[in-house]
Amino acid sequence: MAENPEQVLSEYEQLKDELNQHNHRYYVQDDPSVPDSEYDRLMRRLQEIEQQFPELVSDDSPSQRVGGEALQSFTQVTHAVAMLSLENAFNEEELEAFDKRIKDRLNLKDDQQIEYACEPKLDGVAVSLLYKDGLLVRGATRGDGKVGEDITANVRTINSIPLKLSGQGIPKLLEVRGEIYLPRAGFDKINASAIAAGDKAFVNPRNAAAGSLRQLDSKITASRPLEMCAYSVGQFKGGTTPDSHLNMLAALGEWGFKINRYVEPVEGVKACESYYDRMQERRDQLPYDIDGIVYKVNDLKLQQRLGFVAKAPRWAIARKFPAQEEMTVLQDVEFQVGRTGAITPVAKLKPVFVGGVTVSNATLHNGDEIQRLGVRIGDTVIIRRAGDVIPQVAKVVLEKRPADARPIVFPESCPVCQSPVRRVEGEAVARCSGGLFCAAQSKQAIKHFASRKAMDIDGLGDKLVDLLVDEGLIYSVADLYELGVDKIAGLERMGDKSAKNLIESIENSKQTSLAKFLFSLGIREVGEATAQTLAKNFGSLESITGADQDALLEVDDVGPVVAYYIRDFFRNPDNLSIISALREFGVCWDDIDITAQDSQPLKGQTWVLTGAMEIMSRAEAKDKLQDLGAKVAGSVSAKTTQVVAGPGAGSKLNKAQTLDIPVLDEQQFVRFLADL
Ligand code: D41
Repeated sequence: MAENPEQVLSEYEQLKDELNQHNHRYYVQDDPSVPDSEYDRLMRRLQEIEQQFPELVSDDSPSQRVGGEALQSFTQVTHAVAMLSLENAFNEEELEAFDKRIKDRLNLKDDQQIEYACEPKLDGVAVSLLYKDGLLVRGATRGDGKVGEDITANVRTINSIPLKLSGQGIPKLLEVRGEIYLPRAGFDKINASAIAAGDKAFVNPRNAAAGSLRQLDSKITASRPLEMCAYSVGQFKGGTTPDSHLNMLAALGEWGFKINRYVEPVEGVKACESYYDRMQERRDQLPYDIDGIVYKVNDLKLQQRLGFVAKAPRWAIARKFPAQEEMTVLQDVEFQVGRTGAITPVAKLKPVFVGGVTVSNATLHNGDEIQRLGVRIGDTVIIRRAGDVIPQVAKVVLEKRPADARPIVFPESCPVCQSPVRRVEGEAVARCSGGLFCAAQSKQAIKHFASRKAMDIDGLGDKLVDLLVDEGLIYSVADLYELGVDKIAGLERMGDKSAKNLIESIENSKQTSLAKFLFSLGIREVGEATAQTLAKNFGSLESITGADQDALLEVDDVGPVVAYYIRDFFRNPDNLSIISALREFGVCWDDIDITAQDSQPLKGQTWVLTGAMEIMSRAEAKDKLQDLGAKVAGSVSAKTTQVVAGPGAGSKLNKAQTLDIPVLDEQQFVRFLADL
């Protein structure tokens, strides 16, 4: 390549623009435009040029996102426009009083409605970003609202913060306010690595975000997957101000900021309440924590007329959701035995209302976790319940430890069958060695066998399985097929009719598929997907039971550990005799002709992913499709075979509909993949 300075300079500017655009597509729009490999290639070229011509390196270079030299201390920043706080409404009455105050001040009649912008209240750290001529020149924490700390080096590492604004009508001076937060997945990731390194874990994503921004070494901040959403502006000079809050957010979106996708205008306070209910239902499914809703008068002229009192605007209010963390007392620890014999310590808590539900149990995972938390019976603990996950003990409040707090003793024999408990070196989990002799393990095995995605025995719920085992009517899954109406009709709460129905569902379950049968056996690490791949690759149960390590390893998703568990399962004579009993009772399936199979069933197809994905990441979806032979394109055309559209899908979805291209939502897509 000819390297005269002018050419290099123009290439450099172009690379910067291109990388900043890709970055925006990836981190702000969640809609990557190029594969990672292409991004990496451009970045390497940029870095090559920067190494050769260090004087070119500018603050808006995407290479600057990795962090730089550590600071000695943070300097203070005085906010030219104060960062106000938010008043809180704790119930509907307080929200309605807020609405009434506004109407009174504006001399509105009772039947006239205010337009409010509703926003999820992100649970992170409020910051202010200053842009001069479109370039990020400073980032600051909120501090006390008047004076914060200069965290410019740290904010530069956050990928969803534009280093340079794009689009039309950029003001000469712009101060953007927003929330920096850590999505739950990022929180789990950094906590897992903190624990692995023997460091203390963060209690919640907000603390982790705050801790990450407080680093003097921006390289540490760069290693934390922080995000930022913009929600208001401070200084705004040399440009045209929009007329409403939502149009302001739209402008910020055009200039490159991430705006929360659930921001929405509503008419009147009743609609605010229904927005609250809707978001509360969605709360657990969001990939990040929110702690409430913020309502803002949408019209900026009205906002100005309303002004503010003390430190909070009169035109905005926050309504909190139930807290996701609460303190309670750990009264006892119970040890539960799972399907694979894993012994899980479960904290028995003084019931506490957290994250919208009453919690009286929380998992302590394993012995290492108990040690890491340093928790004892009688301790006051912080319980965190966020998302669909099981409540966790986040922290012990040592100040409140009573004198008679007792250490938790991990049992040496199984609490159910008294067999010795063993712990494999290097594994955190301790297991009962009783196998299916252990009633707890056999109950779990039967429950799994009967479950919907396994043998799908309708009417055989967990309670009934417990009862059947406790009454000595069944010991293993094979015994299910010897049950008759007469044997079960006498059981507690079992009428003749339900007994007949149950026997019928057991009978119906006999006709199954190889994949479901494999899954239902409950082999460790063999989930639905692996069972499907195994079935597809081997075609018959005999080929799987006879497969050696090498043959198993040839299958996608089967590594040495899974291969070991599969071989181990089929080497066990008890398991083999249960399988042959099942077959004798008539459990059957059609073997699969593996020679006729196409390993790339989507070959020749072109797929388009649009909108947000909540179950799997976009990258995962893309990988899966490509593995199956499909091409994944960025735009919809007549050549598109199929579109997957998540929430927020816009023009691509419209185009697909105009062109009559089939569309799946994410759940349908996941099911489609599972059925392949
Ligand atoms: O999501 C938030 N945490 C959020 C915070 C939001 N969506 N909007 C906010 N709006 C304001 C005003 C109305 C004062 C501009 C806020 C905050 N303030 C805020 N965050 C921390 C203190 C105040």
